[in-house]
Amino acid sequence: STIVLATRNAKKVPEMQAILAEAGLDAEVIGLDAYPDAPDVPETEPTFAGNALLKARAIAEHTGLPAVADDSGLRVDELNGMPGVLSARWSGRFGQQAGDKDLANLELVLDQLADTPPERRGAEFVAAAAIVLPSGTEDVVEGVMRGHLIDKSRGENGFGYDPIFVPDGETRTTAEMSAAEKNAISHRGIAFRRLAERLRSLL
Ligand code: ITT
Repeated sequence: STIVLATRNAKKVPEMQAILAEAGLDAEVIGLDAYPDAPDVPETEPTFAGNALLKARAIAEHTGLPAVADDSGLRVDELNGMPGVLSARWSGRFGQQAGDKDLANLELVLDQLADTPPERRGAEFVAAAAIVLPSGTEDVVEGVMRGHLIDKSRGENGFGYDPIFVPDGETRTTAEMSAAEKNAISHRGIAFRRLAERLRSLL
């Protein structure tokens, strides 16, 4: 069987493919490349789970295939859980026009935490993973990775806020880890391994 990944984030695709492959799922997992007319789904829900379901529903309907979506973000303790579901659009909220959106978002968070000491720099990555079948069957699960934010970027791997995020029990940022090391502990790894379990009985 074939599953389509309902994401436009090219950095998420290999992470999702690797996690699902490692979970031993017997399905071909494809990106949206084959569907240039797939709708761009506005993320209008206040929760990760709600937005993941919106994206998966729209792509299942468009393709007629089981669709899997990720909605994720960074919750910063000192910012009362922001940027949260706004993580991909955080700098835009403050009217900043950015060439590299990921970099602008990261730099804004660093600015917002400029006066925050190390012991108050706790944060967590959250991912919701949703599956929607053409039949209408739906499921959504979540994963969380706790850690803290450093004050200067380190590492070239991953994407988004990875260069400033150090998971609990680690000294490296997730941008200093290999893809496999990150997936083993990440919010997306946890969520998609859970989803793979559910998919085994659904597909
Ligand atoms: P799609 O909606 O098309 O999947 P997107 O990038 O807009 O792509 P989200 O709305 O889920 O996806 O936003 C996720 C943002 O949260 C992402 O752009 C990063 O800024 C951040 N983020 C999520 N997971 C991350 C990770 O593993 N490492 C670093 N940053 C991450």
